[in-house]
Amino acid sequence: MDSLKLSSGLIFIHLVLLAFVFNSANAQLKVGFYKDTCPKAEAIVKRVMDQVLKVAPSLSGPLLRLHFHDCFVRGCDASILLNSSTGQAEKDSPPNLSLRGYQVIDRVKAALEKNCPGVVSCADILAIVARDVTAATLGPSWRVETGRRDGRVSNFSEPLTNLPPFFANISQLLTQFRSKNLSKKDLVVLSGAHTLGTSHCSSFDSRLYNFTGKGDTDPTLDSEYITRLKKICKAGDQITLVEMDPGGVRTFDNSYYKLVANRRALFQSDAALLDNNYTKAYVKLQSVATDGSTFFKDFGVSMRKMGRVEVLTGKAGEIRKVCSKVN
Ligand code: HEM
Ligand SMILES: *[C@@H]1O[C@H](CO)[C@@H](O)[C@H](O)[C@H]1NC(C)=O
Ligand SMILES: *[C@@H]1O[C@H](CO)[C@@H](O)[C@H](O)[C@H]1NC(C)=O
Ligand SMILES: *[C@@H]1O[C@H](CO)[C@@H](O)[C@H](O)[C@H]1NC(C)=O
Ligand SMILES: *[C@@H]1O[C@H](CO)[C@@H](O)[C@H](O)[C@H]1NC(C)=O
Ligand SMILES: *[C@@H]1O[C@H](CO)[C@@H](O)[C@H](O)[C@H]1NC(C)=O
Ligand SMILES: *[C@@H]1O[C@H](CO)[C@@H](O)[C@H](O)[C@H]1NC(C)=O
Ligand SMILES: CC(=O)N[C@H]1CO[C@H](CO)[C@@H](O)[C@@H]1O
Repeated sequence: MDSLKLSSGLIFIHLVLLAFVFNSANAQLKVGFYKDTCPKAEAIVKRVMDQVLKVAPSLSGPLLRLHFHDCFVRGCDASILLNSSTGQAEKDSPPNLSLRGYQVIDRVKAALEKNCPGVVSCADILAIVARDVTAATLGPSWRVETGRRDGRVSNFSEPLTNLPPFFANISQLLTQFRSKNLSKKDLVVLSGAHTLGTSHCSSFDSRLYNFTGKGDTDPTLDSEYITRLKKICKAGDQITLVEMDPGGVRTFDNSYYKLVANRRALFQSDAALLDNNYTKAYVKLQSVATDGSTFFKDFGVSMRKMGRVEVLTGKAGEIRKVCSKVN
């Protein structure tokens, strides 16, 4: 009995040591990275975010989306924030349609620079802000990992190959998530972010007007919903914004899964979640959940995982002074 306890204790110590060795070899992210160098970092971000969301609550969706677009292209390195004088940056690329909230990040960064100059990376700001907007919209919160460094490269063509398009089918979605070390669970969980925010008609209007090029509609989209959407989006409309979760665009909850299950989600990529048994089962489960608690817990786990994609740590990259340009 005692020797069994002892040996399992030893195994435990070995595992802890192994984990430690792996950690230091990769200089990984950790919760509270700025504990000594900028102890108020997260509090400062939250203070600015509270001010911003009070006057502009519709920025919560866009700000959450920024972190996703950052992480999927060259990892979470704030490359999405870099400006190009010749229009050749990541942010100029078509998949960034409607990305906004850049000024909010600049404002957060300015507040941080005032308190601890040159310490907090823009990539970490995006991760903390994503967590804060989720919590502020009554969604989950999580202990966000920090320690990312900022990249120096932004490339116009990379978003096109790294971000799944709105017309992606399930195999393409799974492949693109897998290429970021994200699982089918991460895919279906993170897609739940579409409970927040709006979309341009142009991201789904082929489903209403010309699905296969024969003037037809998408049979996987609820026909009553198609009628309703056609009233909002005329063919070729490039401007109008549509609430993805009607009436709840500013509340983070599990209603996205009800929409997908009822064939009322806007994108083909949302509908595609019903084409895989695992993702479909998750959608069904969450669509009837009376509270968001398992989805909420899952969302925090998957966001932290997404926040680790190809990060720069240690001495790699830099800490930008201004988020839209390299030092
Ligand atoms: C699974 C693949 C995904 C696809 C194909 C996709 C596609 C899109 C598209 C087409 C829009 C609308 C853009 C527009 O027309 O204005 C959108 C909006 C949005 N996406 Fe996704 N997305 C995906 C995953 C994610 C993930 C992982 C997150 C965050 C964790 C996310 C968060 C958002 C948010 C919050 C909005 C609303 C933005 C706003 O209000 O301006 N999406 N997405
Ligand atoms: C970068 O571009 C944004 C618009 O995309 C603009 O608001 C901002 O002022 C620019 N920043 C710099 C430092 O030029
Ligand atoms: C951008 O990325 C593409 C594809 O990875 C590459 O072929 C191209 O050379 C890059 N452009 C620049 C300016 O680095
Ligand atoms: C999914 O999309 C990919 C990429 O466009 C395509 O090659 C593949 O044939 C599609 N798969 C299905 C099952 O439609
Ligand atoms: C995925 O994980 C493998 C093995 O740990 C690693 O080599 C690779 O760089 C990771 N890819 C991404 C995109 O994080
Ligand atoms: C529908 O798509 C087809 C093929 O892309 C195109 O030739 C046709 O003009 C489109 N019809 C409309 C009404 O946009
Ligand atoms: C998915 O479920 C259906 C019906 O339950 C079954 O016929 C099919 O074989 C399953 N597909 C996979 C890939 O497991
Ligand atoms: C905010 C932003 O920079 N959006 C750009 C995204 O890509 C489109 C299409 O290339 C540009 O026109 C936008 O300026």
